[in-house]
Amino acid sequence: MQIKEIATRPFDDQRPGTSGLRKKVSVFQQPHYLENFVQSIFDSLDGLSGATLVLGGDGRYHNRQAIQVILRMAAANGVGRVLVGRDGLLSTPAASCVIRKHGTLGGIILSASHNPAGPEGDFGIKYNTANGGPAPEAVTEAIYRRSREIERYRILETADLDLSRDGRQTLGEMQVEVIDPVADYAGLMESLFDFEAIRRLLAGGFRLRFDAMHAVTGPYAEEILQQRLGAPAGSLLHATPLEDFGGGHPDPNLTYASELVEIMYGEDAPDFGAASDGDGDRNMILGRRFFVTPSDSLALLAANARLTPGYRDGLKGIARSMPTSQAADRVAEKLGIPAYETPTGWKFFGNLLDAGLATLCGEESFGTGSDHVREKDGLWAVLFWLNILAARGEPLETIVRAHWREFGRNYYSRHDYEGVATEAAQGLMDALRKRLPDLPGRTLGGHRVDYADDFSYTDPVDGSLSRGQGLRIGFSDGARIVFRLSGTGTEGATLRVYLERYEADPARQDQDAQSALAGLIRLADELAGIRERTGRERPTVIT
Ligand code: VG1
Ligand code: CO
Repeated sequence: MQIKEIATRPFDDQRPGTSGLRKKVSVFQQPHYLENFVQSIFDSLDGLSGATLVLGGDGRYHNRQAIQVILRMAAANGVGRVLVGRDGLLSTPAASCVIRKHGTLGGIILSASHNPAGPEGDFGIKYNTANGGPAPEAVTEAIYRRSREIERYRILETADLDLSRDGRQTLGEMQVEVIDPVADYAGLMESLFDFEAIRRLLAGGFRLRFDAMHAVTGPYAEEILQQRLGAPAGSLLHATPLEDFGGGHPDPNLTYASELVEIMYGEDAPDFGAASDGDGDRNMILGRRFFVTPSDSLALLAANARLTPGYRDGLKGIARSMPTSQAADRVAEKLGIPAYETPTGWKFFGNLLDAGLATLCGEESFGTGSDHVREKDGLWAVLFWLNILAARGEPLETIVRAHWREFGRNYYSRHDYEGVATEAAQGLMDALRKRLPDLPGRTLGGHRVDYADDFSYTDPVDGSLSRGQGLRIGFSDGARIVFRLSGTGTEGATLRVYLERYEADPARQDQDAQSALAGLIRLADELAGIRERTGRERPTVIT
């Protein structure tokens, strides 16, 4: 086996976005493309020589080839040991769990999350640090800078390894340990939640459906929900991971998880429905004919956390991304704990969790998590909900409505305009940004503007400043409109418009969210000229 130094030239498009480097598969298939980025990661890390790394991905198309390349490059770059999920699989939260449990230097996760997969689909790669979380901006920027000047990468010349059986093998001087992708993670879940109570709930006839959307959570759900908790066969949908996710769009929302939604809104609907995304970090929660918004889910988990063994002693704080509804803030206030508002993307929660300032975190984009790992965690949220349902013995809808009566309801929706021309989207944001200073104090659509700004965030732990994180218009009655451009798309630009309105009166909490927000939806269009500038009459996806 020989280490080869391959001459290469930089690509100029390797700046990581909200969650790593995401591109079309065809981009990653260009000669040297993946290799350049991986070498840039290795060149940016301190202490790589002899260190242990974790490696795995969501199983999408190109995962297998990429894993082999990364292993050969790791061996050629002096890595001591790599823990790799069997068949190259590791969900994002499981990778975070393994990094933490085994105290590794970090890990490489191959995923484009909820983006479609297959030869025409997307691929992605990201680096997580020793705390198990996505690399902070300082690290991703260093990787990007390195990718701009790279001239050569190192790779071992050797045949592919067999990753289908657990156990140790060597690659040059490096050890490769194939691990069960589920075991460490399932053990962690069992330490946080009352599996005995959930088992009793399921044995008592409570019915659930979990949709793995042909993505990575299938094996996790089989082991945890079926083997350990006794959910009957037939509780899982699409539980076999497929390289193209069955041609679907593994984004757990009302649009893309339509089969599950039909079941949950149909005749004889089960008590509880849930779905996860491509890499297992997102979750959607449904009751019988009832949808829980991710923002509400965060607030409810926080309010009920003490019912679970893992959070029995209460929470240190709650963090939410800026566009996430303010429902969780009201819970934090009542609990007398701090609430944090961070930019979009899980990497911003890492410092708060590491410093013990926050215990629960959440995003409106179907992401919820805690200090048990440093990623959002789909199945964790499902188990958290099941534990609460088992402890309270009430239907999910009853629990949510009681929460609204106590805290008020934050009507919430996100409107996405996907695949908009990049210039049109930028133009819209630039024009709106200019208007913001004139808005405070004015009354628009019956709401008085309290503040209007381009969100920037100073990390309370390391003082780092992140600017340009979304345009927000906050009203004095608690309503908000937020505009942002996506940092995960791979085609054109995606404009996200986030709408929120607070309703304290229980008699007015039963409206459909789109009707309750109709005034703000109109106002958003008036302020930003969405239809005119994008040429779109309506959003591509409403969640
Ligand atoms: C989206 C979501 C964001 C999430 C990110 C990664 O980012 O809005 O909340 O953290 O995806 O999620 P953007 O920049 O497209 O809005 V995942 O499940 O890819 O790891
Ligand atoms: Co994801």
